[in-house]
Amino acid sequence: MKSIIVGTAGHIDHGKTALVKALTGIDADRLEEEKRRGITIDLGFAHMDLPAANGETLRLGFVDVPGHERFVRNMLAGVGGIDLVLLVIAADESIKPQTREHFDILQLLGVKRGIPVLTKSDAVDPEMLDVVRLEVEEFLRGTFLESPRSPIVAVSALTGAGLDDLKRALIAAAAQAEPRDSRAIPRLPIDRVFTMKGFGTVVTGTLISGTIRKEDELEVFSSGRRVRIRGVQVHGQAADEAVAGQRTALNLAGANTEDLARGMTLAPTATLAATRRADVQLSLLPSTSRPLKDRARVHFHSNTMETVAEVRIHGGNKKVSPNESGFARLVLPEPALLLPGDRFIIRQFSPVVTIGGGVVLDAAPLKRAATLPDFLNVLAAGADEQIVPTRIMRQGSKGISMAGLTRETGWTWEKIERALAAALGQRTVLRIGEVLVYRPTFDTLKSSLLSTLDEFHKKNPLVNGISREQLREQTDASSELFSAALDAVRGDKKIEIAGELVRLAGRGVVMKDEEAESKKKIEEAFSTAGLKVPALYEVLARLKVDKTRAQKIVTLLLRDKVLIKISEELVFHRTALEELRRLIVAQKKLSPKMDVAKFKELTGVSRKYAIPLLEYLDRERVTRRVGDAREIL
Ligand SMILES: Nc1nc2c(ncn2[C@@H]2O[C@H](COP(=O)(O)OP(=O)(O)OP(=O)(O)O)[C@@H](O)[C@H]2O)c(=O)[nH]1
Ligand SMILES: [Mg+2]
Repeated sequence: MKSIIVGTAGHIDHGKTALVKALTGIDADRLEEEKRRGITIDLGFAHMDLPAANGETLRLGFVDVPGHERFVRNMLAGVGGIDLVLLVIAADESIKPQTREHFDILQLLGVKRGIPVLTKSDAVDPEMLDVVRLEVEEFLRGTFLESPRSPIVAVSALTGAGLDDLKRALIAAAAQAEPRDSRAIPRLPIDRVFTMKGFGTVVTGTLISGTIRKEDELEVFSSGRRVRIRGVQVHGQAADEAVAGQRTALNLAGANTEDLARGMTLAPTATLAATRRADVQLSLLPSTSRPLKDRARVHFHSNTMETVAEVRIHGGNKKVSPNESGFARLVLPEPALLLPGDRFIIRQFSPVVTIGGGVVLDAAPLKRAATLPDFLNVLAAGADEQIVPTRIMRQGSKGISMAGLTRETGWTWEKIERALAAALGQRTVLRIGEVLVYRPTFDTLKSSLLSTLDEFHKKNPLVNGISREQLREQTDASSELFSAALDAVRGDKKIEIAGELVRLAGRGVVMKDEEAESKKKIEEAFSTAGLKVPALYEVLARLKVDKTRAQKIVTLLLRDKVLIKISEELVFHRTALEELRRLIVAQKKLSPKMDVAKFKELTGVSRKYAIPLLEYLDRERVTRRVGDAREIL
C-alpha cells in the first residue's frame, strides 16, 4: 500500500472543497463558520483509496486549504507535507491572485508533482474552456506543472464530468511520487490539537518521515515535554502504526491541549535538537518589489510552524534581489526543530505578502566559520558521501560523534554510516573511540603538538617538559582527540611522556657542558658549606657562565629543591637543612626548650645565620617561638 498526501491550492471560491467532496464524499469544511460563510478558513482533511496500476491499494490523504488571501498562513501550515498538488482553477474565472501566490509557494516548497485542474467546467462553453486551458498552459510553462508532463484535467463537481479522468491522473502521478522514508527518524509536525471524549488529547498531522507506533515515547519540540502514544489513527481508523506519507492522528498521554499547538513537532526523545539559528539558501520571487536587506524581519513558515525571523545575509552583497538566491542565516525568537532539507516560506513583515522561500542547509551553525560559503555550497549541492565528511571536517580537532551527526543531519545512524563508508575506507575520516575526525585535521593536530613542544623546549631549555594539561590548552582539541594524537606521536617515538610531563624525544633539559659544570659547582659550594653557607653572589661570580644563565641554573636548583632559600640572602643545600632537623630533634630528648645561645652552640653558626634559621624552623613547624626561647615540637 502506498500512502500519498494530496494538497489543494488555488484562489478563493474556485471549487477546491467541492472537488475534494466530489472525489472522496467527505466535506473538508468542518467548522461551523466555514459552512455558514461558504468559504474555507482552516485546513480540512479527507481521504480515499484507489486501485493503483500494479494492483496495490493507493491511499490518498487530502489536505484542503483555504484560498482566501487572509488565510494564506493556514494554507502554509497545510502544504508543508504534501506529495502532490491539485492546482484548482475555476474555468469561469481563470488565473487569479491566489492562484499565483499559491503556485509560487508550491514552487518555493519544492513540490515536484501535481495536476492542474480546471473546475466548474459546466459553467462555461467549450470555446471558453479551451481559451482558459491555453491561458493556464501558458502560465505553467517551464514549471513542474508544465504540459504534457502534467496534463490539465477539466472537471465539474456539479455534474461529475471529468472526475474519472482526474482519478486516473491521480493514480499516474502518485505512481511517480517518491515514497517517503518510513525508516527515517519520525517527525510529525502538528496541525491540529483537540480533545476527544473518551480519549483525551489528540493531535493530527502529516507524518513527514519515519514510523510512529503505539506506546512510542516522543518529545514535543520545542517544549521538551515527553508524551506516550496511547493510540494511532490513520485516515480515521485505528492502526498499530502510522508511516511516512500518512495523515495521522495520535492520542497522547502526558500532555493536555494547552501544552500543544499547531507548529510544534513530535519526534523521538533525546535524538534531535531545536535551534534558534539556521543557515539557509533562500530565493526571492521575481514578483517581489524590492530586494531583501540584511537584518530584515520576515514571517517564517516551515512545516506547520509560523514565527518571525531576522534574516542575516551571508556574503559581501548583504542583500538578495528579486529573482535571485543567496545564503543567509535566519535567527528565530524561540528555538524550533528544523533540519537540513526542510523547506520554508518567507513573507514580508508588513504588508504581509509572500516574497520568497528556500531550504534549510544547516540548523547547527557554528559561531565562527571562516569557510562558510564553501561549507554551504557542499550542503546545498553535495551528495551524502560529501556532506558527512564535510560536516566532520568543520568540527576541526573537536571531532563529532555519531549522535552529534544525527542531531546535525536528522539522519539515522544507518544512513550516516552508509554516507561515511567510503571516507572511512579511504581513511579521509578516522573513527577514534566515539569521535569521528577528518584525517588531515588529525594530522595537523599531531604536528602542532610537536611544534608546540619544540617551541616550549626552545623557550625553556632548563625545564624537563610541559604538563599534559598545559599542552592541551594550547590546542582546541577535545580531550579524546588530544589523547589520541598524543598517543600517536608517542607511538612514533617522537615524544616522551613521564608522569604528567610531555617532552620531545631526547629533549628534556639540555645543558651545555659549561652549564652542567656550573650547576655542579654551585651544588658543591653549598653542600660542603653545611650551615655556614657562602653568599650566593660570591658563588655565582666564580662561575664560567654569564649571570643570566647562572641565575637560571639557580632557579632550576631551587625548583628541584636541591637548594632551599630561607631568606632573601640565605640559601642552603637540602642536606644541610636535613642535618639541622635531625640535630634539633635529637636535642628535644635532652631539653624541649632552647634559646638562641643554645642554638648557636649546637650548630656553631653566628647570630647572622641563627635568627633566619630559627625563623625557618618555626615556619616548618619544627620549633615554636615562646618569648625569647624556642619550644621544640
Ligand atoms: N457550477 C459549479 N459550481 C461549483 C463547482 N465547484 C464548486 N462550485 C461552487 O463554487 C463555490 C465555491 O466552492 P468551494 O468548493 O467552496 O470553493 P473553494 O475553492 O473551496 O473556496 P475556498 O476554500 O474558500 O477558497 C460553491 O458555491 C460551490 O457550490 C462546479 O464544478 N460547478
Ligand atoms: Mg474550500
